[in-house]
Amino acid sequence: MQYTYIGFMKKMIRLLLFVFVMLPACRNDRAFIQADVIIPSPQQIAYRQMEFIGFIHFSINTFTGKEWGLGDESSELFNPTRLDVEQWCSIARDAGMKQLILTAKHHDGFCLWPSAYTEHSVKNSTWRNGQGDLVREFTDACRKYGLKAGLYLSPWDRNHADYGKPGYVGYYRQQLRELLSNYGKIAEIWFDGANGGYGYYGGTYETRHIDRETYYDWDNTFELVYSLQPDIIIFSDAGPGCRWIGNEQGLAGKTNWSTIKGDSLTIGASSQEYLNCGDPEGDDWIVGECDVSIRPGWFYHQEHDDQVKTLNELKEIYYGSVGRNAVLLLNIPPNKQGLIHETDSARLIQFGAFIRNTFEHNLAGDASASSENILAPKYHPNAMLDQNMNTFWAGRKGLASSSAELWLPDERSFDLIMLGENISFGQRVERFNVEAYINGEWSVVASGTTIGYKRILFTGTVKTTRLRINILKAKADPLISTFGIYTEANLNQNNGNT
Ligand code: FUL
Repeated sequence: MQYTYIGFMKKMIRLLLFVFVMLPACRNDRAFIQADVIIPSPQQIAYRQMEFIGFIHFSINTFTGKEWGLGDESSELFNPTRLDVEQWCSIARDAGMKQLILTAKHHDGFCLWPSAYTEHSVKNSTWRNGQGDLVREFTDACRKYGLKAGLYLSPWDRNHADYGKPGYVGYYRQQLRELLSNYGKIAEIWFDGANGGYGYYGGTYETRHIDRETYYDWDNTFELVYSLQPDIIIFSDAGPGCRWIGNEQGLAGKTNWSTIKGDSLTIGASSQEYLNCGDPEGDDWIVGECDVSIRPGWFYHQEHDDQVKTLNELKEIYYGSVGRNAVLLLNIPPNKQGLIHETDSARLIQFGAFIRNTFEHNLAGDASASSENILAPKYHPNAMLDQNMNTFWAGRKGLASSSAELWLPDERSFDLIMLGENISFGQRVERFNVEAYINGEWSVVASGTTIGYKRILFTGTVKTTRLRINILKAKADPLISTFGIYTEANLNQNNGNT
């Protein structure tokens, strides 16, 4: 009798362990996928995780001093005398960029590769007696330095005689075919929204306008792009891979959804405010990309050598882009020699060191987290403290409060808070705050609307032993993968331009 009772109890304990510990632990994360929550593609997740990428504006404008060439510039003008693409790549890599995008063709129509479809290219330049192919050198160097390679092919072409007529679209697609077939894997293609206006257009010197909705027949162009490069991220005002953030200052909205209504967007004619903030009701995942130049212009101009952005300016851009759920695309234009100017390269390396030194170590990494709302041991709030998006805190459905507390082993001082959601299951948080226990009471030290993949908030100096994150409103159960505190690195270097 005694034996049977003990045996029964053991079985019961095993059963309870199985139901309450083993089963939830084995829960497949995919169960978090919900029909009404839009999720990114694996390519878009990988894209978002790059965080910081670079733009290279380099073309005929570098030699004429213009920002927008008219299209009548002689190809011979292109002649970088000390071109070193590996210099661009090594600086970009050392600064922490994961990808570079080159202006294969800007609005003036000059091609940095020997296109078979135009004479307006490097093949008629002085550079390497017309034998060079800068797209080839660029893509090769990117791969050598562990960077992904992207290309910008301006839809507007102020050189081409057929621009504005149906024939040009075929020409544009042939160029896309060349770029996306002959240079290995291309990670991103950039479709600029600037379209139509005055130009050379084969010698006619006139103003040509296009219908932004219909002229390029973008759907078929996108189909062509995907058929040649299935994993590519397509950038434009309307995505579909990533979207323009609506300004060229590198700043995303404080509220920034990665979702948006893609069908309502027109390349070159969308509401900049809408692009800046995204749309919680959006049915397409099109993450924001913040493009900005380290100099006043996109192309190199010697007279701007003393106007390279300061570290403080770059820091603000970083917090306003990566820190607001977007990717930062920072332009570093090479000079006439074909090199990145020493001021730009020094600033970029300094900026990279600032990011690394500030964020490499979560000062709450050894805290113990707790919450009344934990779905299963696997989703314990301690999972927020590592740097891994795939480990995250999840609560039980239906519990009103989603708060978690961090107990630090000793008093810590910080001035930045970093939060993140596991975006594999969509972007969910609509409102949150973070409190710190200071002088015997809880005080709100940061608050906001969206979080997304990464949200960084500046708090001013806070000293505490306890912190609390409160998710106040969410579209679906919040899945928080990051909760970190940091102190801005003091690089103790000259922050100005002189
Ligand atoms: C704009 C262009 O007009 C600029 O010249 C530059 O290329 C920038 C990145 O996009 O729309």
